[in-house]
Amino acid sequence: MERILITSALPYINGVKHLGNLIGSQLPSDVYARFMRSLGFEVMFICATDEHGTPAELAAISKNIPVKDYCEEMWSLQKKIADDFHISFNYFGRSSSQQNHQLTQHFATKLWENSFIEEVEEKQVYSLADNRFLPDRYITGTCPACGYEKARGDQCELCTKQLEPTDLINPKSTISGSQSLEIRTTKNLFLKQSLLKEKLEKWIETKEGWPVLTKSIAKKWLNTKEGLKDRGITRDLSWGIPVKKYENIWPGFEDKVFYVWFDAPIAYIATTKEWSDKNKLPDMSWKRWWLIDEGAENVSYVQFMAKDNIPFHTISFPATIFGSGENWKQVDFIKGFNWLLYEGGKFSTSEQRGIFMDQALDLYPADYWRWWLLANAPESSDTDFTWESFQSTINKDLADVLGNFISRVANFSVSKFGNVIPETQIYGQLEKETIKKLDYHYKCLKDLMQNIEIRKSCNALRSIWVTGNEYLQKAAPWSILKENPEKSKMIIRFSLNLINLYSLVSEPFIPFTCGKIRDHFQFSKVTKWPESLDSFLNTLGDGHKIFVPDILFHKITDEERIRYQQTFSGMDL
Ligand code: B3M
Ligand code: ZN
Repeated sequence: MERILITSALPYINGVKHLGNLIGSQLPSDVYARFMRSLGFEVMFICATDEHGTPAELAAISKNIPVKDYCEEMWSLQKKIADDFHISFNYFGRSSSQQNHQLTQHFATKLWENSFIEEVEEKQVYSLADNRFLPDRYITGTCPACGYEKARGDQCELCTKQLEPTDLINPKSTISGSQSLEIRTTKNLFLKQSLLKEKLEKWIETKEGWPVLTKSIAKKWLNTKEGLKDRGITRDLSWGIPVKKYENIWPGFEDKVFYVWFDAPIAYIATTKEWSDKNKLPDMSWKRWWLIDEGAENVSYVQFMAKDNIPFHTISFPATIFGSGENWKQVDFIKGFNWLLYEGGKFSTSEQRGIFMDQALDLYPADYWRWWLLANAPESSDTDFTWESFQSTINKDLADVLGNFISRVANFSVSKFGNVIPETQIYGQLEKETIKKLDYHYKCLKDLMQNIEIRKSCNALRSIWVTGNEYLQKAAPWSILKENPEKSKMIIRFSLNLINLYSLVSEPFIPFTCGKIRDHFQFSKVTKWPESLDSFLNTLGDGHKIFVPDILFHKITDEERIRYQQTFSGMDL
């Protein structure tokens, strides 16, 4: 596969996301995109804001602005924050784009033509005060099973009992608090995904390489009746994609829109078209990524998401594509993530508990957060962010190991040999042994990244940094400078080449710092990773200018740590 298509789960439009959302999809997908580009693959890295559904409407109501304006404003903010975290999307679009309107309606039309859509009458709660139907999550009341007074219309969070809104005692609207609710009949379009159970099962069986987390969730939903229940794909809401077929309103669905989870995955495709249209490219530019017959058979498609999104990506979206009867590209690999906890508990927007992406950037550079999150990515289990762990990881890995090596080598080189790389003899035994060790860790890093093993990749990268430090400690150019200046020069020349290597292979993880290093030392703009390190560790030619860089990583002090532990605890101290 010489082309790699990568999508990151679309962040809901409402609110700035927290660090858990960042490590749950955008950040690991960025590392993979950067890595695959470094190997020379053509990469299309797509994401967008997920703008429909009740949360967007309610957030706009709370800000007292039209939902369209709210989404515009929040898209800009989320785009800026992603840029500030150096997330290298090829395009960051919007699920409310015209392209997604058109494509969502296209898929609905194809599904209807192929008899995978039916109209179903159902009972729904209508709020007279809010003048609207209420989705289950917007009805609250007392749980009939345990008496919990804040149970929701779909589930009681306390005893986890699955509920229908009509089960609740004294139900009321979460929007207005009104209790004047009534049950009304409404009709919605249902995607008959149950008809595709066998096709989906066979398709999932072909995915040998899927991580255990992904495959187990997919199978769970496939094998329980609940998972393959036909799903409603329209809602009685005003904000969303109008329910149309053949460009015309679906009769009887004038006041309805498509359900947010029906249109959101389609936005992966639509956003690629948005990118193509914005760049005034021919249609082939986006179709070659998504239509098998237009070239997508050579594409490897990888999705990144948090585990709660896996069911929609292994059942409903593939069912939508299969049901369309058209030859769209299906996902090849799904990388799902567990949760990031904060100091032993959950992140909470309402309680402002935990660190949100905008706040994080006010405290420390993006690369600090990138490194800690990636080195502790919640892959096989949930991970807990603690300020102790953050402080010690940053101070050790980045400041003491990586930063310190670079500044010691540059300072010694300039102070003893001037602002040019020392001309020197060929490398000795210790350098050859070090290259062998580095080659081993480098090969591990490439293999682990090809398998999207994020934490283990960070361990391999850290081993590369540590190997350099061990070498410098052992070679000790300062101790032999007097009696063997030529050997001292050779050690420094080798070490300056190591800085070139570090700033190349660390780029997917800490891109901003690596860019700074490569600019400062004027390393080559060619950033394709070498096959082997032998020749690479000799690329800096005679006369290469050397200057001492600014401190790359300032350590996190105990005073800062204690202050931030309090600031973000979510409790009124
Ligand atoms: N907006 C993310 C979430 O559940 C959801 C992902 C859509 S990806 C098509 O927070
Ligand atoms: Zn209960």
